Amino acid sequence: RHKFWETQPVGQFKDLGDSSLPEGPIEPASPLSEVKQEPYNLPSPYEWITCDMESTEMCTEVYNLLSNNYVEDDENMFRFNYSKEFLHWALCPPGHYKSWHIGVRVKSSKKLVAFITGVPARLRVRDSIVQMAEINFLCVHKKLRTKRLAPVMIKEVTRRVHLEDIWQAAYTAGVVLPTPISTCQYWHRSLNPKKLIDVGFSRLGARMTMSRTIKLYKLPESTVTPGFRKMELRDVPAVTRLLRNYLMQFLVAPDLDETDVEHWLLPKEDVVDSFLVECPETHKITDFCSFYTLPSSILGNANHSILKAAYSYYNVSTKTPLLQLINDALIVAKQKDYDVFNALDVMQNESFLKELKFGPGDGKLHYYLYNYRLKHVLRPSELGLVLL
Ligand code: NHW
Ligand code: EN5
Repeated sequence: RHKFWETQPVGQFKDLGDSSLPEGPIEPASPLSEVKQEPYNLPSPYEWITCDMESTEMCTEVYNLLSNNYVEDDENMFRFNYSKEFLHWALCPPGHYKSWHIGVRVKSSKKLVAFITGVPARLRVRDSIVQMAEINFLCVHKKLRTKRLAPVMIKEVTRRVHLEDIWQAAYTAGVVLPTPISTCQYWHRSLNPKKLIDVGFSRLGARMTMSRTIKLYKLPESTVTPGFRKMELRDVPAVTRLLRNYLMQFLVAPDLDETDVEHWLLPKEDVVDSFLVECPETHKITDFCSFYTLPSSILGNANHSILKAAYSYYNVSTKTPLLQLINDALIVAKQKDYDVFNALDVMQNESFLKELKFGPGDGKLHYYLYNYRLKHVLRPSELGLVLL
């Protein structure tokens, strides 16, 4: 059934019930001298390249590949359209390795036809801090699909991660592979219901008119929480403490230091937005919320070509109720002209989804670890990790 994945150190379907298997690495780290020194072989028309994602030209080439060939929904109505600035941000965090940004070109034409990336991350799994790679942006050009190129790309990124003495990875996918550590549900909160309905992203509910639907999703003009403001550079130490303390409660979560928080959470226009609540009396930072910007191309609609979507990222509430905090995030997203606000049922998100009028989507997101076994499948609320 899974000719490639059966050969890899990942949880296998046949072992799913077996809690006698220990939790932790599936196979031990090897001496670096035993890591293959040469790249895997590609079919002869193609060659490997290392992509310099600090270069705007390279970001443009990758952007063009992904905007035409990356993830679509199950009815091929929408395709993720990560911006160049987003790709630069996602792929160049503190300590990133250029060698983990891997392209495949056609030798003769130099055309970029496939891509896969890793970025380093420390993840905590229960009580263990594990150095990992987060793998993302696996893409093979539509015309080169089902030729078993993906397994070669996965083996090559694995080899390059091993060369840095890192032996575990985390990734998410919309497809079921051996075997999810957790399966999450996408939820969507309409901000611009008329456009969402016009483009087929959502449907007019039964016994609903357009004007009743618009009224249903109306939001206040401005945020309601006193002391709610955009995060600034000077907030990095306080936000890091708040977030580290909050993420302790989850079974799998990133282990973020101040340099990570500065990179991943300091606002970057049209890439990541972060807000916090500073107590007007004590100036203490008590709450935090964030979202990232990932538009989708609308395939084949005469009137609209882009769906502007915000994705819930990391949120922390210690004083402001989470529901009110996220309601303020919805208000700013509406002010900034987003069409939809998306969230997964991870962390404590269940507590606000229904009340804030999110509805379940038709997409699921499966979370995976490479070379790390868990005894049990996790509930989404036990996950403290959001991948881009
Ligand atoms: S998930 C998004 C993945 N990208 C897309 O869906 C874009 C559109 N699709 C494509 O470009 C986020 C192609 O369909 C792709 C497959 C390239 C997906 N993950 O070449 P073949 C990520 O980027 C397996 C993993 O013939 P193809 C996460 C499939 O099960 N495996 O297929 C990426 C089969 O293996 P099997 C996937 O359609 C995580 C084999 O590929 C997969 O032309 C990567 C078929 O290959 C997926 N999303 O190309 C793993 N989709 O055993 C990282 C299919 O079943 C692991 N497959 O026969 C960790 C590595 C680092 C370790 C470090 C210690
Ligand atoms: C790696 N980082 O299927 C990510 N999206 O629900 C890769 N559906 O947008 C993995 N099909 O339900 C990505 N509207 C896996 C996800 C791939 C993209 C995907 C789903 C998630 C999605 C929309 C549009 C469906 C169009 C037809 C959807 C319903 C919204 C409605 C709003 C009002 C309240 C009820 C729900």
